Amino acid sequence: MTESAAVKTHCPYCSLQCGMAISRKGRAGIEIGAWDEFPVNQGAMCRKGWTSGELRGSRERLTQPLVRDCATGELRGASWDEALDLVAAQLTSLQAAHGKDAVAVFGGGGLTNEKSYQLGKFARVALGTSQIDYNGRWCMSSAASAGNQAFGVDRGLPFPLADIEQTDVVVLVGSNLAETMPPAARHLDRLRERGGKVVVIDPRLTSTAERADLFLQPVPGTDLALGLGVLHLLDAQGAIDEEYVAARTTGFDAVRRSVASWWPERVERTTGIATDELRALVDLLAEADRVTVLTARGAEQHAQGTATVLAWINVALALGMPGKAYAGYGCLTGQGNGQGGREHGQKADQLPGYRMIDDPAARAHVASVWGVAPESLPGKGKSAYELLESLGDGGGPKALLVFGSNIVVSAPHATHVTKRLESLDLLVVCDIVMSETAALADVVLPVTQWAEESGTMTNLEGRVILRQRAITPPAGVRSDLDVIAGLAARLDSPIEFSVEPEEIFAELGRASAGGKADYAGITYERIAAEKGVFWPCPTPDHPGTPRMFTETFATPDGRARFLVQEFVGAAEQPDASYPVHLTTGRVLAQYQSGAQTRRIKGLTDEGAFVEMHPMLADRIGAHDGAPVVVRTRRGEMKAPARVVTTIRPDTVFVPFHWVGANRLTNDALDPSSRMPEFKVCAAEVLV
Ligand SMILES: Nc1nc2c(c(=O)[nH]1)N[C@H]1C(S)=C(S)[C@@H](COP(=O)(O)OP(=O)(O)OC[C@H]3O[C@@H](n4cnc5c(=O)[nH]c(N)nc54)[C@H](O)[C@@H]3O)O[C@H]1N2
Ligand SMILES: Nc1nc2c(c(=O)[nH]1)N[C@H]1C(S)=C(S)[C@@H](COP(=O)(O)OP(=O)(O)OC[C@H]3O[C@@H](n4cnc5c(=O)[nH]c(N)nc54)[C@H](O)[C@@H]3O)O[C@H]1N2
Ligand code: SF4
Ligand SMILES: [Mo]
Repeated sequence: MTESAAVKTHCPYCSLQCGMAISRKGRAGIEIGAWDEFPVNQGAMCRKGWTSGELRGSRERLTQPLVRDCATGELRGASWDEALDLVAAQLTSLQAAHGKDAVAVFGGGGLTNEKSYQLGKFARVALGTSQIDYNGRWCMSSAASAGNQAFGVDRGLPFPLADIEQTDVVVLVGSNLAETMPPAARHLDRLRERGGKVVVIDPRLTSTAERADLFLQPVPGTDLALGLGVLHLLDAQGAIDEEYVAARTTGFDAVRRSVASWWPERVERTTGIATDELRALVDLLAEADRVTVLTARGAEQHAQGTATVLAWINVALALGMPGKAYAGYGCLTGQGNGQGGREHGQKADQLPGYRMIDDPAARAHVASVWGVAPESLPGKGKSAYELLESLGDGGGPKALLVFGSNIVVSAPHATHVTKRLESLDLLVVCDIVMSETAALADVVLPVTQWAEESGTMTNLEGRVILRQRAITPPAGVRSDLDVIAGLAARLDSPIEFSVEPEEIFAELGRASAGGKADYAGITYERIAAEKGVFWPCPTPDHPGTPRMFTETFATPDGRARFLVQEFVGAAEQPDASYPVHLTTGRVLAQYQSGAQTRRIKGLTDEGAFVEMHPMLADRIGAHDGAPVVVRTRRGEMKAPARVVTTIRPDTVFVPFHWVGANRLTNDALDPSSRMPEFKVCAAEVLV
């Protein structure tokens, strides 16, 4: 097959959205090749990307709608009409009996922009429910909340990722990017070749930390105190960029006073970071011209996640970095469309263009694009965990439609959430495989996967890219867009729902016009021609915005805000019964709940494990490879111990790609982002 026959598209998984070229091979096969010219990954991919074609034609794919038989309690095959008629009839009768909010919708940050947009519109117009939220709430919502508060806008990275090669010091707070976005690790290598420094802050010495010039290993849940301590010392050393602070920010005096008591010994007691390591970090920062602070889930998935991010934004602002070339603050968003998924209205409090649903002007604008009356739009709904927690016998919605999330594995305090799902009158799951959540459903709808349909995604840099259709879908499956349109028609929606991605994207552009995430000037042609366009891009002749904040911030007065943060600490602290910290996260070969990657033979499916230090293993009599039990106040799991010297002795780590980790995790929520505290709780480990 010639190179020209290959279709340029993007990976199904993470927020890097690596470009790839798919060509046909043999009669029915496909080959995944490199797309060298795509700037973000330049032909490099991790093994998840290279093997992503395997689910195609796999026996694991769902290809027929399934409905639960009342008599046998088993799922049985059904036609699309039967399944959609049944769902629509039940939704109508539940809403007639209990009101519009009796039906809830749960979306995902892996859905295309077009799907996220249609899903938000479907909930507000076809269903008339306020109850919609999505799994992004569990991902980067704390950084989003912090970005909005400090900069007036939330674009994960306000600069292209490759900019970090040109900085002087990059500080990674809770990111393991060498495993979670492997091609991005070369930016760290190139930075170091240039003589720049990499700082990694993580309770585990990860493969990312192996690339660090300075590695700090804090107690989980203490990055906030560390940020306060860094600012204290920067101030004591006279390293504050007073000119920048005066010209471009507000609120520094109060923040300066608030960190006065965070002297190094107090930071050491709280975080476990020795004072000389803290001073080494502060010296690096004080001497550098350009500093880039990046946070990821390690810093953010906490009951004080927003405060933690704000404390590190304060550090970046005090050094005068945000808006300066090759410097600043950014959040490394995670899911394929983690950025776009939070902009187009699948979030409980939002309308497209990153508009707020309780803003009358936003309602009027979006309602006019949709052709409905502004007062017909419902108000703000509940956040993801609060929504799931309220389902069924929790007193909230009686039906839930899930698009693109495997809640049973990925929600915190998952046993409790699963019970709520089981108490629903109707659970509908659209998926490509029989996920653990689909297995509980009353109706399962088989949908197309990634390159089987076209759509746009917005990567971690705010670059809107086109994921072109490159593969023929199996017979029997339909796009989520068809499911939405089919249900809307059966629900007598006052407006029609298109199934054409490009047409939906044009409407999304109009709906976003004038909003913070303005896509109005972006088209499929432009994306293809320019290899992605960065929002905001308000008009067809606007070049897009790779770098934000160079002149001004998106706040009303154009200045970034310093905001005072108080350290409270993890919601659950170790005690005599639960003496260690439990943290959770990812491994290279698996993606998220594992629904897709556990079904791919080319990827290692090692099963869950409990990573612990030899000192802890000795104390409890555990051996490498032998099973241990981890217990928290919410549940327990059993898995083999993995004894390593790279983790703090007071901490254990469990990956969440297999059922188990989330039986343990705490559902304490951040007050502003409503992010659950996935990254720390108190646990007991026994043999
Ligand atoms: N292989 C793989 N890649 C992925 C994904 C995947 O599932 N698998 N998922 C994608 C998605 S959606 C996301 S959100 C990103 C996540 O990307 P990352 O944030 O890089 O991944 P995590 O493993 O969740 O957490 C990062 C690190 O935080 C550390 N950590 C734990 N607690 C703390 C703490 O209190 N403080 C600090 N400083 N660090 C802590 C963990 O030890 C871990 O090494 O990855 C994306 N890429
Ligand atoms: N303990 C612990 N828990 C965590 C985390 C952690 O670090 N620790 N991280 C959290 C984070 S950051 C995230 S992002 C969540 C992710 O957790 P989930 O929301 O469960 O994410 P996925 O496993 O990606 O689930 C996506 C589902 O959608 C299906 N799917 C794929 N493409 C499509 C499509 O186009 N349409 C439809 N309808 N379905 C599709 C997949 O097969 C899969 O079943 O987990 C969170 N949970
Ligand atoms: S780094 Fe992310 S986008 Fe790139 S191949 Fe791996 S999973 Fe896919
Ligand atoms: Mo995520």
